[in-house]
Parts: sequence; C-alpha cells; structure tokens
Amino acid sequence: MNNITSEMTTAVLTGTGHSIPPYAVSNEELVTSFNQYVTTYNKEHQEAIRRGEKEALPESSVEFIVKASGIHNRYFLDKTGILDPTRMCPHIPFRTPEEPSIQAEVAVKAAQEAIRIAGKTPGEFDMVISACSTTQRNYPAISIEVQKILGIAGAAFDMNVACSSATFAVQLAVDSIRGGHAKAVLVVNPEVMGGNLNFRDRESHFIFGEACTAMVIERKVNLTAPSPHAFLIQGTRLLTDFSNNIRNEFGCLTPTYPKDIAQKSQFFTQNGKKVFKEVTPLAASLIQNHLEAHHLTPKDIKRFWLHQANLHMNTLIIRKLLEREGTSEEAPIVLDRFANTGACGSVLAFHFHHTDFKPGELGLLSSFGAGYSVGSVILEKV
Ligand code: CO8
Repeated sequence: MNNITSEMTTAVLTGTGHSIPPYAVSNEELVTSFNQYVTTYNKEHQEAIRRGEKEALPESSVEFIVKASGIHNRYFLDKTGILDPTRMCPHIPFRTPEEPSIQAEVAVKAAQEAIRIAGKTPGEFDMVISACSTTQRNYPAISIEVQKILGIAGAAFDMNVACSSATFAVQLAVDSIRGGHAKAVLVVNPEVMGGNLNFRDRESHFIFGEACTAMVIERKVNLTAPSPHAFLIQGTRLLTDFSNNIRNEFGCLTPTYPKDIAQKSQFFTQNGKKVFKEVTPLAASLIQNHLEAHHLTPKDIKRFWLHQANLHMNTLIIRKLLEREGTSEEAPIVLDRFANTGACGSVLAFHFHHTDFKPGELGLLSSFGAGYSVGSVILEKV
C-alpha cells in the first residue's frame, strides 16, 4: 500500500468534547434524601415490620459509598426531583417532537467542542454514531437528530453496548474509514441516566451520574497540522460474554408484562459484587491480549484511560497489568467527580488527561460493563 492509500485508510482520533449537566449532587445530599425516604417508609410500615411481615429498610451512608466505590459527587440534569424523598426521580419536562430531544441537545454540545478541537466543520463529516447505555426513545435515532441539527451529510445510527458503547463505536468508526465508507465520523455518548436509576435502591442509588462525550475520528490524510489532540488508532479489540448480572429490562414488550414487573423494569439492576469479581479479570486479560497482539506489553503504555465505574476495579486492573501499584498519571480517575457515567467514563478520563503526550507515546482506552462487554483501543500520539 502506498503512503497516500494507507493514510486514507488509517484512522486518527483528532478531538474529544464533553458536556456535563448543571446540577452537582454530593454523596451527602443523596444519602440525606435516601435516609429520609427510609425513615418515612419504616414509620409507615412499623406495624407490619413489628409483626415480621415486612423488613425495615436500612439506611445508606456516605462512608460506605466513598469506601466501596471512590465516588464523591455526580451531575444530573435535575436535582430537585431526585433529592425530593417523596419523588426520587428527576423532573425533566416533556418535549414535543418539534423541540430538540434532551439526548440530542447534550450530544450537540459535546460534539461542538470535539469538532472545534479537531479543527473541523460539520460539513466535513459523513457519519454520526450515537453510542450509549440510555435511550430516550426507540426511533427516530438520536444520531439522525444530531446529524440534522449540526448539518452533517451521510449516514447516522444509534448503538448500545452499555458502558462499553464508546469503544465499540470507535471500532465501527475505524472500520468505516478503513473500508472507505466514511472520511470523518462523529461519535457521541449522551448518557441521560436519571430516569433509569432507582434512587430508592440502597445498593445502586449512588453509582451513576450523567454526562455526554464526543469523539472525532477521521482519515489520517485529513491531518494538515500537528495537534496536541491527535492520536493514531493503532488497534481496537472487543469482547462480549453474556451475563444477567447487570440488566435493564425496559423495552418494547414492557407494556405486556404484569404491572409490578413492568414498573420495576425501567430500572438498572446489578449484582455489584459479582460484576466486580467477573469483569475485573475479563478487562485485564482483554487488554493484555490486545497489547500482546501488537507486540506490546503494559509497560509500553504511558496511560490507561479506563472505564470509570469503581476506583478499586481500576486499581486492580492496573496492578494486574503493571505487576505493581499504578499512579494517578498512569490511570487517571474521574469517577470521584462524575461517578459512573456509562459510556462516557473512559472518554472523560482521556479528555481531561492527554495533552502531555509526545509523538510516539502510547495510551490505551478501555471500557467494560453490562453484557458483559469489554473494549480496548490502542492510541499512539502523532
Ligand atoms: N450504604 C451503606 N451500606 C451499604 C450500601 C449503602 N448505600 N449499599 C450496600 N451496603 C452494605 C451491604 O448491605 C453490605 O452489608 P453486609 O456486608 O452487612 O451484607 C455491605 O455494604 C457490602 O455490600 P456490597 O457487597 O454490595 O458492596 P461492594 O463492596 O460490592 O460495593 C459496589 C458495591 C460499589 C456496587 C461494587 O460492587 C461495584 O462497584 N461493583 C462493580 C459495579 C460495576 O462496575 N457495574 C457496572 C455497571 S456499568 C454498566 O455497564 C451498565 C450501564 C448501564 C447504565 C444505565 C444506568 C441507568
């Protein structure tokens, strides 16, 4: 392959962007609201609890949340509804089809930053992928709405591989460029989670926060000037392994379910301990195998931008890969501020921690989550 042909089929990440919703919610605020709900519930059911017909609900605690997850804070589109112990669900006013949807709106904000950083204009793109865990509606695709708002030609589609959606979308974008189907791809990850979270569930009420990230992936031949943000995508690897340990039942058959099941089906549920035990080795071995396939070792990697679900998971993955403790420069953490932002986690870690790379240095973006699913992307600074 001559140089020009290879540059036309080589994919480069040239810009990332983000948008964070306006309302910060601290552990203290979440726990106060949760514990008010618990007090009211236990009071209302005190007779049944005394008779042993119902179990008293235990309180949540800030200390537990920090110790078990490393999370201190998260952001949501609304906090009054979430923190109201009689509601515990965000207030998000319904929008008519004539108005931009919430997911498209947050995606456009993140996309505009990524497009600016990449030094491009919307007219230069020919593909949009919206990749995330949450879906505001089934169709028309959010990506097509984003495409319309930004004025992008070509094709757009949505995909969902839960928390791994961003890395899976990177592989699709790279393959589209390699196959000649696209010249420049915009990937957006509009995670709007408030409606799927059960804020009355002690095990999961603290886990998630909302965010949107965006990535510009384009042909290397498009690169005209050196940029602190441009990284060659050396390789991608994906893995899935079916598990019910993280599940959201909501879908087109929900109206046919018995009422109590239909009601519960909207919520995220997980067996956190099992997920922790099973996904940690899965992610570490996929990364290790991916690097080996590229004749690399973890020691060749300057930085791992890992999925941001749990601080201890990331610590263990890095210890397994490097055979020693990692530093915050080797594996930056953003979940303390943003919590688990689904598909956005590893992209946020990249977005805030990549401008110190020198040409030739390597980094690795990895996400893992429901499915189970794991993705790995090797990036080389150009
Ligand atoms: N406050 C106080 N105590 C608590 C609380 C609480 N809030 N919650 C649990 N406890 C207690 C338990 O009752 C238990 O008590 P005991 O020992 O007396 O039985 C004790 O604390 C320990 O509980 P756990 O075993 O559950 O605690 P862990 O140490 O396992 O920590 C975590 C729980 C933090 C959830 C941890 O297991 C974890 O982070 N696991 C990995 C989770 C993960 O990575 N999930 C991936 C999800 S991302 C994805 O792909 C899905 C995307 C979908 C997004 C859409 C969202 C809407």
